[in-house]
Amino acid sequence: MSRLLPPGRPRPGLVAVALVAAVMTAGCSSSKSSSAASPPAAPSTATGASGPASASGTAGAAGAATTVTVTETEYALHLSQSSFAPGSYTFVAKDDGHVSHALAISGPGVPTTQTSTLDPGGSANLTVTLQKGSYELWCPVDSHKSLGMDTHIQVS
Ligand SMILES: [Cu+2]
Repeated sequence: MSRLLPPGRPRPGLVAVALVAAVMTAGCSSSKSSSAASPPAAPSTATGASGPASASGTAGAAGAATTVTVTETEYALHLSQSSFAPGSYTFVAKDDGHVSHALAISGPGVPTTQTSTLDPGGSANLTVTLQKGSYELWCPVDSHKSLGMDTHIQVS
């Protein structure tokens, strides 16, 4: 309670509220006279309004990662889906075998990324953004890859 705002400085909160009010007012009035009155005001208000909107849109997309379960056994990988479109994916590696496994992925825009080593029964997530192209998934533990824990997926 000892600190007070300097009297000379405008408070950011009030400025933001005023801007929002102005945008909302502009939106209401311009909806009636659709195109004639809006040209001078539209560019600046549109820019101000699109900032927060696109930010929340990005957050929504990140939260919408598709979950793909990768079941690991000796010595194979089984994916819960086989066709992929570009987007964000969370690969959930599950060690359903009797020895330790892990999951690695590599491909366009994704330098080799891997989970920690899993004990039997363990699981770990790997979230990546897939582009069009071919990606390889494999188990980087010992020689499991050459024993068969290796697969390719096509993103299109
Ligand atoms: Cu393995």
